[in-house]
Amino acid sequence: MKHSIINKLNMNKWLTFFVLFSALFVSCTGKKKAGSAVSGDAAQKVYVAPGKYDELYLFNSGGFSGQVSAYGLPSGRLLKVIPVFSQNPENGYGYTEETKPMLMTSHGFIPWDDSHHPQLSRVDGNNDGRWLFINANNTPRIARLNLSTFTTEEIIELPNSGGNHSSPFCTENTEYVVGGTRFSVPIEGNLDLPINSYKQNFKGTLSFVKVEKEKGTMNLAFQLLVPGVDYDLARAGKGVSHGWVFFSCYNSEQANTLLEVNASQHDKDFIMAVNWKKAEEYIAQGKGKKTKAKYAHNVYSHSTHSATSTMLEDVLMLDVKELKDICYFIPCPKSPHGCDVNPSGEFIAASGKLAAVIPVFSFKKIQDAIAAKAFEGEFDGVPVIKYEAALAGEVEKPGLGPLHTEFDDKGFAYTSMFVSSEIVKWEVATRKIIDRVPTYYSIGHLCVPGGDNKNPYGKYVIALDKITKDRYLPTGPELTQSAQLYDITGEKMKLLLDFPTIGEPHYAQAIPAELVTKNQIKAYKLEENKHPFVTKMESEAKVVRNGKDVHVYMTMIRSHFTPDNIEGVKVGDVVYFHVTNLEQDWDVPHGFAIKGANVSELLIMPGETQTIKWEPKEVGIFPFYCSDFCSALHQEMQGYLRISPASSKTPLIFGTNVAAVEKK
Ligand code: RUQ
Ligand code: CUA
Repeated sequence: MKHSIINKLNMNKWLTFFVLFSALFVSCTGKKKAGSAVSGDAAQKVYVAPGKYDELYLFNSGGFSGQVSAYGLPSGRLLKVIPVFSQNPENGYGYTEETKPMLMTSHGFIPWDDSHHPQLSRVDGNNDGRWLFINANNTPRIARLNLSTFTTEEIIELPNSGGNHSSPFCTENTEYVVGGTRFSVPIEGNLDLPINSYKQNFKGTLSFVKVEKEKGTMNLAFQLLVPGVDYDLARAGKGVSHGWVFFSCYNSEQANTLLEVNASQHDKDFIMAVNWKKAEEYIAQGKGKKTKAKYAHNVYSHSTHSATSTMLEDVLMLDVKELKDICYFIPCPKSPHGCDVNPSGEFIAASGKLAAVIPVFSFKKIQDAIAAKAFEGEFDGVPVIKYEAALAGEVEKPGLGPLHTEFDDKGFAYTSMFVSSEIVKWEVATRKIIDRVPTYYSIGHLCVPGGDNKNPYGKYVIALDKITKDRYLPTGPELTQSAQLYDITGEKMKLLLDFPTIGEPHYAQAIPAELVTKNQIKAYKLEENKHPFVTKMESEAKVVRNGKDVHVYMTMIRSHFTPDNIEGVKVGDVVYFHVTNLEQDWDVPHGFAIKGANVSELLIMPGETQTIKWEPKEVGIFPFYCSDFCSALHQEMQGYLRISPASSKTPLIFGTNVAAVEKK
């Protein structure tokens, strides 16, 4: 199935391009001299004096680490790695009984994913500092982090999706976070089909996850069944384009093998414009078809300090082939990645990785084209708007490999160029190029603080680079990835700082610090702790046997555990340490680690209870200790657990410095 405007690019032309592509990749990663482009006052501009706060938070994707990391800007100081989709032995996330449900999916427990696109929540098109969403690319999920605690509070799986890449993107008031499937796959009925039946049988889905206004709770409101291509990235409309969302789509060739070549044939792929308000109406009218699905919804409560995982069984689906006024394709050169909406919401810049121009589409022209039916045909049942009818204009000769665009507060756009390894600044109104600056090296995405808001913060652009050869001390075969900070307050961009990142910086978002700092929670209130195994006072600490299960109700406070001597546990028992941190001051976590545990440590925040499961396999005395330096007598914060043979009659006794440890 081919639509009419798509012409095959002559193979020779393609090969020439490919050679050029490879050559440029080599040249931009090998030759430039490190540090050559820094201006004299750069150090001053990134210097944050000891004891002073940074101006901005930067939330960076962990890529194949599955996490999110928070940095201060302009200093580039790493503040915290927040575990999201991967187990984190550093604090027990995904190892403790309380957090294991966060990593449940329809495929069972999954300890890892690949996280790409952090997205801050927003109200009226501007970030509000409450939540951060991020996608799991591999096993499709969206997570919501709470920025008052810097923890992951919720993860929802997306069914009927092959891979959750174009995700998550927030609508103007965080009504929805939206996710599109990267890989189209067979969705309904018989799924056991030949791979080469892609064109007939493979479909995409776009998921609309409703976000509750106060608490942020997510639920999968509906999905759109869309043509089978690769959905890559997206942005929601705002201002004039509120109610719409725009996806970049590649592989309009519908290739199922060697996509590197086979999905690079057409001169144009697509932007898909989706009228989500219309879809919402159809759902309200009962037009959604209840479709069987299996997906996990995991929620963490800071009241019980525990997560629950619920398996859900159906989803409402709208077929955009049948409901023709939800989706429209717009031809777009060539294998587009970024699809970015300017602050007013009128312009959509699409970055085709193999394109020679950056097309800028006009929302108004798209609306006029739809009204006038200025279509050139259909692709898989979806109308295709004529390119010229939607186009505001093109940015000409921007560079090679345009990837992603963000906007500042002064009417300028910044596009990353992967192949020519640079940032190009252009004026949105005229599409004239104003400036270009090299990146070191091979920039993927970029981030202007608030760069997808109605009112961008501006001031900086952050390059998120894939390659750092010669920029940092070598570390064996694998080198760090890196971000670079540029000043954009003047006409010319100025490089200020390089800083290494934890994990691959696919994308990042930055926000003025005060929007986040004002909501910080400093300790969980002990009196509000509703954990079923909480111990609120040392006098309530106990050890309870229930058959083979032994539950230790333990407390921790500077600088001891209660109980710290436990006897009467036997080989073959299953021990649950439910440990409550009684501290109520800011930043006084305690750790709990016991020799031979097959799980991680616990790192417990003030007022919190967490549990690890430990199965003694041999007789002996097992020390446990606090792993976080908490006081002058931190090293004294330790205890012993005696393990007796399975047949032993040792009574269960426990205590800290009391007669209880003597034989009763
Ligand atoms: S992405 S650069 Cu563009 Cu998900 Cu990685
Ligand atoms: Cu508690 Cu160290």
